[in-house]
Amino acid sequence: MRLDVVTIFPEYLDPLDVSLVGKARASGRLDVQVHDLRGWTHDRHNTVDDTPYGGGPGMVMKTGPWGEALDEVLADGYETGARGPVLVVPTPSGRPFTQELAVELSGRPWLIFAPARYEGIDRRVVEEYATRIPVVEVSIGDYVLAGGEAAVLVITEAVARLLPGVLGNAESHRDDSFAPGAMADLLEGPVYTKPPEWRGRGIPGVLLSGHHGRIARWRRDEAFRRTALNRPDLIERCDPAVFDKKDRETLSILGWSPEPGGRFWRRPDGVEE
Ligand code: 6GU
Repeated sequence: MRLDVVTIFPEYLDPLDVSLVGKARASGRLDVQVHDLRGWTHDRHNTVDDTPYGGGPGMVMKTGPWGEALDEVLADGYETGARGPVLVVPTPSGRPFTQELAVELSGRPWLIFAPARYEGIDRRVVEEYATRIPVVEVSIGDYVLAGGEAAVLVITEAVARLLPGVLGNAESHRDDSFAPGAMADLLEGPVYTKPPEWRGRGIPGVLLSGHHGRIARWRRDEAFRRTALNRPDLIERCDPAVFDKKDRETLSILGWSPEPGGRFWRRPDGVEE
């Protein structure tokens, strides 16, 4: 996969040399090129922003440098269709970044990231490139960052670990929390390793039992518990057909009840754990 990032802070992307993404680059599975947007300015101050039409606070990134930068990146290996690039524009007003979108992007051969600083990029830039290639505006969560570079790091790591050969074990992301078809979209439960006792704390006995059926059951119950506590929205949107008898018991203990349609809702008097 090829990744281009156009930014006014190239050094912000230095972490792409480290860890999983760094190894994917070193092994040739990922070709990352970071470009300095100011390289496409022509004035003494390398200006990339200007005041917003209509007034208001902050600055807006100018069309000129972005247009020249994206034209040049695109011209270097331009293809259309499934082999062509996708322009990814990180913005808090974009489509939520999910595992589903990560899987979608991991199937494309070439991503071009356009992270903005200031109040964003002049709208005409997105409109112009959307006539040529797929453009996806992406938000990584309901909070506001000072710029899109951290989002590029997040999206790149989520996508890179899905590429063939990047994770050591092909099974490793089969039961990721949020992987399509994962244990009914539950969060993963707790994990333990040696030593068997640490500062007086032991390991849940079932994990030492060697009884695979009971271990799977325990893991599922723990996943339910954690999901019900931290992400009740995931339980509420679950198709109740995926819950077995023991799941229903666990949910009931945690304060959830089935409504007539079958979906589960948290009882107002629910037991806190
Ligand atoms: Cl992608 N960019 C910025 N600036 N803030 C964000 C974001 C992106 N996603 C959530 N907040």
